[in-house]
Amino acid sequence: MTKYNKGPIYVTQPVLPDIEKVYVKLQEIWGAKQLTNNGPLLHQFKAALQKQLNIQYLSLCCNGTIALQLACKALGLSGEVITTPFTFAATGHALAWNNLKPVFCDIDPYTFNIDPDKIEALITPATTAILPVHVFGHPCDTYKIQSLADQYKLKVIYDAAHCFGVELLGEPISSFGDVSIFSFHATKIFHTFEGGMVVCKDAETERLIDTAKNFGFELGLEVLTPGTNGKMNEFQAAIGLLMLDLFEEEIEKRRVLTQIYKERLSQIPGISFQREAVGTKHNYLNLTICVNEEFGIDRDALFLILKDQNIFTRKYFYPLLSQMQCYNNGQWNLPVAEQIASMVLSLPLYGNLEIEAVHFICDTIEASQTGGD
Ligand code: T4K
Repeated sequence: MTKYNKGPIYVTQPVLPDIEKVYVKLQEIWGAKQLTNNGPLLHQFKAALQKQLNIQYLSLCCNGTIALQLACKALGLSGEVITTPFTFAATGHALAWNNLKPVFCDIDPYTFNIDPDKIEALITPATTAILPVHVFGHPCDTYKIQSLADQYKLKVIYDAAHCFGVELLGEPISSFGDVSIFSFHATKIFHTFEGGMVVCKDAETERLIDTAKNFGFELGLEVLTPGTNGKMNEFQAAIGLLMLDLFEEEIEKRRVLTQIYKERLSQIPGISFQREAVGTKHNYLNLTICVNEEFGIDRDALFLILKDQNIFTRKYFYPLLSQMQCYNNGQWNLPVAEQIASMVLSLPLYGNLEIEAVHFICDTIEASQTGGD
C-alpha cells in the first residue's frame, strides 16, 4: 500500500485567486468606498455571469440558502412543496422559513435525485410546487418533472446549489424549471467565500427577488413587501469576478482525478457510483461512492478507517432531512432514500489534490476490506 505523509486530506479545499489580484480589487473597493448595496463590482459580476453562463435574468445573493428562500417567496408559493429528503438541510429550511410544508418524495437508487415516478402520488390540492435538487451536480429528470408540473400547474424550483457550470443537452442547467438557485459557498467549485444566485425566466421575477433581498424597498423609500437582507457585497463580487477565470481549469483537474478514482474503485466489489445523466457537461463537484453490502464492511466502518489514516470524508447526505428532528413526524415512506443515505460517502476531491493522495485513498479503501495494509 502507498504511504502518504503530507498531512490530513480534507473532503474539499477551495480554489483561491492570486492574492495580488485580490489586492487590486480591494484597492478598487477602497477607492470607490462602496462596500455593498448594488455597487459597481456587483454590476460587473452580474454582467460577466450573464455572458459566461449564457443566462439573462439573475439576482446575486449573500448565500445559497437566502437565494432559495427568496425564490420561494418570489414565486408566491403556499401550502405544500414536494422535495427530496436526500439533500442539505438548507433545502428544507428555505421552505420552512416561508411557512411551506416540505413533502418528501423518495429518490432514484441510481441517480440519488428525486424519483419523478413517485411525485404524482404526493400531489394534493395544497401542493404548489416541486423543489428537486440536482444532487452533487447531477441533473434530475427535468423532462418528466416538467411534464408533471405542467399537468398539475405547479411551479418548479431547482436547488442547483451544486451545479455551477453544469449543462444538460447543451443548455445551461438553469434553463430548466421556473427558477434555479446556486450556492457560491467556499466548498463549491465556484465560490465567493459565501454567496448565491437565483436564475429566473423573466424580468418581473428578477425584480421581485431584487426587491425582496433589499428589505422590500421599491420606488425609493416605498416598502411594499416584508423583505430581508439578502444582498451580495462588493468583496464577494470581486472574488466572483476573479473566480470566473479559474473554475474551468478546476473542473478539468477534478475530471482527471475522478477518472482515476473510478478506474481504481470500480475494480472493488461492493463500491458503486452515482449514475450520470446522459448528455451532461459535469462540474465534478463531488465524488460520492456507495458502500454496498458486498463490500464486506459498512459505510460507517469505512469512514472511521479512512479517518484513522487522516482522510476526512463526508456522509453527504446523512441524515436525511426526513430523519431530522424538525421534519421527522413519522409519516414518510422513503425506503430508497433511507438505504442510500446509509451507504454514501463523499471522498476528497479538489483540483490541488495530488494523484498520489488519490491512490493512497483508493489503497486504503481496498485494504479496509481485508483489514490489511
Ligand atoms: N442546497 C444544497 C443542496 C446545498 O448543498 C447547500 C449547501 C445549500 C442549498 C445552501 O447553500 P449555502 O447557503 O451554503 O450557500 C457544506 C457547506 O457549508 C454548504 O454550503 C453545502 N451545501 C454543504 C453540502 O456542505 P459542511 O458543514 O460540510 O462544510 P465544512 O465547513 O465542514 O467544510 C468541508 C471541508 O471543506 C472542510 O473539511 C475543509 C474544507 N473547507 C471548508 C471551508 C468552509 C476549507 O478548506 N475551507 C473553507 O473555508 O457544509
